[in-house]
Amino acid sequence: MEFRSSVVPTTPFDDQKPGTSGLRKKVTVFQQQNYTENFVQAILDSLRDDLKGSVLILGGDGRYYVKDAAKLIIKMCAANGVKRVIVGHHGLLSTPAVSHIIRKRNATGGIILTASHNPGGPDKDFGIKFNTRNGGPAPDNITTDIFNITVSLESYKIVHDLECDIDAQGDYAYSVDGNEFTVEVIDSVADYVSLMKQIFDFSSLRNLLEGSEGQKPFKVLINSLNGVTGPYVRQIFVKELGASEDGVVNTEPLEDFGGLHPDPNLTYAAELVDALKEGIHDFGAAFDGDGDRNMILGKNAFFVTPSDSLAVLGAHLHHIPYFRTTGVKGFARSMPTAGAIDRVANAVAVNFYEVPTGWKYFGALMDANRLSLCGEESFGTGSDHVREKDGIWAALAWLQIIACEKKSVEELLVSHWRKFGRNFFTRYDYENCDAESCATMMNKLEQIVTSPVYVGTKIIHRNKSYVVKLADNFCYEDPVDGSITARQGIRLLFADGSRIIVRLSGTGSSGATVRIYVDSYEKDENVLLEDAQDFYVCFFLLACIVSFDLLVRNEVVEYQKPFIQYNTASQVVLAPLINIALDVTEIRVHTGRDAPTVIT
Ligand code: VG1
Ligand code: CO
Repeated sequence: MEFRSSVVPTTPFDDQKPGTSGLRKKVTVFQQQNYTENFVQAILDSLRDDLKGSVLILGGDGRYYVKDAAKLIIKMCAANGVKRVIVGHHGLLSTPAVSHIIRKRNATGGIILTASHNPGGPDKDFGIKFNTRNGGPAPDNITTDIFNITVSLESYKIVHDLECDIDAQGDYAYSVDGNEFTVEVIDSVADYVSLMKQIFDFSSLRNLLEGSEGQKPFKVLINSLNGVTGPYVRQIFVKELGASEDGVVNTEPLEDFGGLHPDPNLTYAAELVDALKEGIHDFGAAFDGDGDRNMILGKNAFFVTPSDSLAVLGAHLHHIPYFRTTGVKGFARSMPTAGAIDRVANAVAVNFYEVPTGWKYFGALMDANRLSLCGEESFGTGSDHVREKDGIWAALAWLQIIACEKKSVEELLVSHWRKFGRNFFTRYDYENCDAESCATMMNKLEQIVTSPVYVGTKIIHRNKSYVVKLADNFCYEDPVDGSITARQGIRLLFADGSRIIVRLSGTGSSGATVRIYVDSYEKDENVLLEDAQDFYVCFFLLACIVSFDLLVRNEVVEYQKPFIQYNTASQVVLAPLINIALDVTEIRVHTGRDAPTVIT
């Protein structure tokens, strides 16, 4: 059957600027007439000369509106001269799987339908990410191009009556305006699973999980939070590695994630934390909606901070077959991520890079063969096997190291801290604040910290004092192409190596989210093993510190509430710096909030 494309007049929207990772808005915003169409047309136009005859990978995390958007994108690709769309069965593909398939199929790029770790459902969030030929998120020059196209767009192209059944695998060929157009509906998990089998030694992982040579089975609990990783997790952990059926939970991708917030941290993956606390499982992992984030827990819910996870992986990469072949070229972390990996890079003498928040900055370093392993404090870990962070990869990497070292998660961490020292880290998020007041706060803070007299200032909190060594708004020069990315977050670096970072999130769907990151390094053995202290002692100490502050400041005592659930050792060790951060930013004045929304 012959199809004809139509050109539909439209008017531009002024709010289609991609953030840290794609465009994220409420579903209702994307459902406005022409809203999704305009943004997709801008993505396609940004391909310029590469558009005609292009091959695009398409998939999403299964949230509400993914299928509608996928079908619409197929109709628009058909009309715009794309040659082939390779789409995941039912529209499902995890973010790392898309990255891999772009590379494997030598595609022009990929469109990922996800708002990642943001909740899903008719009144929740949706998002569209665009990845380029290298498999990674579009770099700043391309997202700027896309945005510039959106603000002057006058029409989009579509084949209204081209319907493709993405619920049935197979090749579908069409003739559009006399040209051939193909849609290939592929198995969502097969390519990714075979990549994992090339990277890891699945037989040793299977021996670990099933138990061999007199060893007890190593019991895992994997929670997909009803995001896209469910089918991948079932295939890998149950079918390939022999985990028991009840070792994997929430593995059905649901449009509203079953009401869960698919963000793998101590708050939103509390179900996993509680299950691990029972002491039955040796290892726990959870992933976000689109499968690029991970949280790792040991027995009794021993929490591995993402910054530590990166460092431990870095110190043991030689256990992973993939790196024995490729060698280890370098390590990198995002600027707000704690500096644990820095010391490992130093010890094993490989390149080290500090880049702005967002995975797009790692890709260029990987393409230039300078980077093998990288991560972010926001539960992102990955390597140059793809150009996205990769949750399942991170869990398998941990298991491979455990299989070789024959140590528990906690033992690995403790021996790491003894060797390298320990970074205490916490992040405070103030979500959905007034955007204008937050912009004012950031400007004011920038003025204060960049004043010429600020360096050398001694900031005292009770008996602890910190001397400012460097303060700026982080500016990154890409060592590969020399491009500059300015104003990536206010940094206060202190003489003892402690850091306070403040930045505004680029992934929220409404209002502004302020993130305050606090990081401090300790070598003192007594402080290192702070986690071993009785939880209640820690909490009591902390409650005293905080409520004393509140009494002095005459503020509501509710402020101490969120502390209970988190990473208690870091909260205790970092209390003076946290208070300094809250003071310098004047966060309460600017946001009107007594407490952060989330603490990690
Ligand atoms: C957040 C994280 C950042 C991460 C980004 C995308 O960005 O802080 O580290 O790369 O989300 O992750 P922001 O701008 O809100 O701080 V995902 O899992 O949404 O692709
Ligand atoms: Co994600």
